[in-house]
Amino acid sequence: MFDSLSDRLGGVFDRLRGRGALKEDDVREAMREVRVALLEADVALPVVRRFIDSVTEKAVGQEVLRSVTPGQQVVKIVNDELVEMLGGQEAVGLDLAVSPPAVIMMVGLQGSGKTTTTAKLGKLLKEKQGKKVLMASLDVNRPAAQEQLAVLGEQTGVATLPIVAGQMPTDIAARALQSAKLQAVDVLLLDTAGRLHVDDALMAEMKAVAAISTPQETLLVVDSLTGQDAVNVAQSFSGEIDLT
Ligand SMILES: Nc1nc2c(ncn2[C@@H]2O[C@H](COP(=O)(O)OP(=O)(O)O)[C@@H](O)[C@H]2O)c(=O)[nH]1
Ligand SMILES: [Mg+2]
Repeated sequence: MFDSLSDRLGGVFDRLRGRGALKEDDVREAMREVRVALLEADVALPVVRRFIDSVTEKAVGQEVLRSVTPGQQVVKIVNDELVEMLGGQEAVGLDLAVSPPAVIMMVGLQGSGKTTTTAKLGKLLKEKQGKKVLMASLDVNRPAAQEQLAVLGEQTGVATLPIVAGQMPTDIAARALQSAKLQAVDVLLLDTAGRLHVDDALMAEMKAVAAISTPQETLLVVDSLTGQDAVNVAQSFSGEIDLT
């Protein structure tokens, strides 16, 4: 999605930069193209509107249009605004400053990438931050889900909680927590069972796991291809649980 968006925007930017003088109409024309590019990239309409309004207001100012390089300046304004829209300086790291083990609970729909992200995060925390990490799969719904995490653990060199067949998710969480304490683990990653859609039984299970493990971070994993629907998923989850 971001690839085709940057191609489209790149084209608009090149045309803007390629021109000497710019009139207000030229800027508005370029903004129409940016608008279409954003909408085609599945950016929500209210977000696009706000973005275009804000950029246009800044870009049609006399100091921009009369400057020596108006095209460059308009491109910079769009750029800065894009960075701002995508989170800007607000991006925050994980807060793991609690007495160990810091628990990170991964939640999300089935197939959204929870297990894969758990392993990636485990590897990152271990290798880049020198943390002692333990990963545990609480997914007793999907066949071989626990084995999947065990395999990823072997591939990444991150420890996983031994599998005990037939155990319930809350029991696995309790066992993981105990094991993490005994082994002086810094970060415990809990990979929860997926949901096909937001479903009561699984939500209840997720809350029960949270109650037992008091996660420091609860991370929602969404598939980047779902586009705007990710907002709906995030809203349904955050209505049930305190996402961080
Ligand atoms: N292309 C791509 N595939 C991914 C990514 N993360 C996970 N997957 C694949 O998506 C599928 C579901 O991932 P999984 O981690 O099992 O999802 P879970 O059901 O939420 O635990 C698997 O086939 C993964 O290999 C990613 O970042 N990019
Ligand atoms: Mg999984």
